[in-house]
Amino acid sequence: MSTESSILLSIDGAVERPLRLSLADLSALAGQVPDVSQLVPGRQGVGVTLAALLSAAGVQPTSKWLTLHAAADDFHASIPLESVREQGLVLYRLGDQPLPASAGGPVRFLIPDVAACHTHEVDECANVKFVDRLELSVERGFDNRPEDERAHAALHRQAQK
Ligand SMILES: Nc1nc2c(c(=O)[nH]1)N[C@H]1C(S)=C(S)[C@@H](COP(=O)(O)O)O[C@H]1N2
Ligand SMILES: [Mo]
Repeated sequence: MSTESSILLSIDGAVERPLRLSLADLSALAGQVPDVSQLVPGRQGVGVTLAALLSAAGVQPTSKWLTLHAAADDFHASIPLESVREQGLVLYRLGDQPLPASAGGPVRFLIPDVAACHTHEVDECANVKFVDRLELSVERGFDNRPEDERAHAALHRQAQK
């Protein structure tokens, strides 16, 4: 689809058509969300719906899990696909610029209606920043979200550095 160097997001695993998407590819997809603050107060940026990405990739019916990978800081979350299939968003732009790292860019996953950290399988911790790969699978994928308050607090201290 695009030249190697400009790939921001891959979608693979149990899909019909694995995708490797650049900023231009993301902008050209159906399901654009021009202003995420309309949907999620306090969040800014331009995004595309997870539903549009999944439909472009053609999710295999056996897919039950979505794993969000961030190679940049080795952070990964695996969540039941059904819980985010309709509402999940992928942010990739702020105004006419790529989404800055300070906002979790170049690409960030965002669940509009989300549980507080650790209260649920699908929690705020699954709003993966710097996400570079969406992996669909039949079984649960890799997940290294912090498991308790202590690990969570340590992660947030690290993020502030
Ligand atoms: N790549 C990456 N994504 C991440 C994290 C992280 O450490 N690395 N922390 C998670 C956690 S624990 C939380 S609570 C949210 C916080 O995002 P916010 O600061 O935008 O609210 O990001 C999540 N996404
Ligand atoms: Mo979190």
